[in-house]
Amino acid sequence: MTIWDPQHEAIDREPLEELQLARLRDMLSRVYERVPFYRSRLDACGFTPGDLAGLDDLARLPFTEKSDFRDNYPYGMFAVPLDEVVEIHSSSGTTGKAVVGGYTRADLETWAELVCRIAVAAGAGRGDIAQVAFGYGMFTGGFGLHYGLQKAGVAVVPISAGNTARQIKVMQDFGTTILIATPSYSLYIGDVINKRGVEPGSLKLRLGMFGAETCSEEMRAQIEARLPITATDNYGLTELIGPGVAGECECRSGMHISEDHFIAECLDPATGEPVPDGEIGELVITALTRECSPVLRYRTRDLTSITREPCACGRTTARMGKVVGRTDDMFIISGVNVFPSHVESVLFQIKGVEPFYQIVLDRSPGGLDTFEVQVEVTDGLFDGWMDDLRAFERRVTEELRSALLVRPRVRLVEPGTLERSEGKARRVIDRRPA
Ligand code: DLL
Repeated sequence: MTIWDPQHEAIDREPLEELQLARLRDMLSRVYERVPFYRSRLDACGFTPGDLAGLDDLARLPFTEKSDFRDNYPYGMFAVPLDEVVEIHSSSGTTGKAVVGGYTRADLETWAELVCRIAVAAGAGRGDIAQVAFGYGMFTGGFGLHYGLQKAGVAVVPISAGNTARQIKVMQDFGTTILIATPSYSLYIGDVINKRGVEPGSLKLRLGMFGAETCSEEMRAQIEARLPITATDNYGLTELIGPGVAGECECRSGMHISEDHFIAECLDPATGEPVPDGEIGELVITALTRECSPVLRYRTRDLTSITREPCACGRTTARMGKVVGRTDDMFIISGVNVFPSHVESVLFQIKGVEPFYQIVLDRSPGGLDTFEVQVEVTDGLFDGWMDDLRAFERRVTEELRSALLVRPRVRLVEPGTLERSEGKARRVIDRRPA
């Protein structure tokens, strides 16, 4: 198992924390001098960069929220003049208005380096051919993986997202060994491969580097059942840099965070207090080394846990677990909190259910919220007896009810009828009036 940059990825905690502190000090003075938003935030809490004595002081510093990016749209969060910026990306996020991230030449170099680390950690290298089926454009996924994979010596095929028939042809003709996509798109590609009778073993595919949306272990298993790959997960956000914040190594036991560039905290979303390692909280990240877009204590809204246990790969960096949901994608039905990822985990364990589903929330004429789960069933199930189908529907409903503690209305639909995703899947359609 190769480590791209052992000096930073396998660094001891003490020198790591010294490096983080030095970088935080530098970053705080830069944002204080150059970004009026940060100066006024720091002034408001009576903190000047010179007050920073140790990493513990981070807890005294203010958070940055998505709304801060929105309020300072488009360039208000930049810490360099525009003539030093060479690339700009933007994301509408899963919810809400656009956030903008800018990159200087040095930022692009850092980005390539960080994505290269996770590509090598996942097992990519010279001789590989990577088909990048993330969108190229304002979304950071396409370009981020492109730069990082090239740095790792991989040949990049920049096909972008969509046109699934062409994806498969290119995969066959070019001998693609690595697929880069969202988990939901890779599942779609795998499904089309099977439907067209392409023998998965005839492909040279061996590795999938996925990310940009939640991928439960059950979803990973479904992808691996359709494609001849080992699927790895990687994490990032436009606000921080894009992909390259954290990624799985070949052990696949959490995503290694590049802690020399990002300080990760896991906090109770309600109180802002740290949660113990291994417990679920909101990930809050400080981007230390960005020239254009440094970020102080960004509230990602992503719910996950952090562990600092050593990993068998030899890297010493903290690892984040799978993102189990977002503080803003949870919905409340009959007073019960429900995460779409929980619905997914339950559904994908039921034999006879296909990994394509949608959650529809609505309000009844009587003013009650309704919760419907539409899910595709395996080919052939609709050809059976109506009674069998009803019984199966009841079973799916019961499995969901006992796991979620609230009863959804389950609607079984025929295979291939729900909308397929080529990027981030939209799992919840909320039709309830605001
Ligand atoms: O999705 C960056 C990215 C691209 C990461 C490609 C990995 C691969 P945004 O479009 O700004 O950036 O969306 C960021 O996506 O706050 C999470 O909610 C979600 N997300 C990203 N990676 C993962 C992941 C890119 N591995 C938002 N698991 C984040 C779960 C993820 N959610």
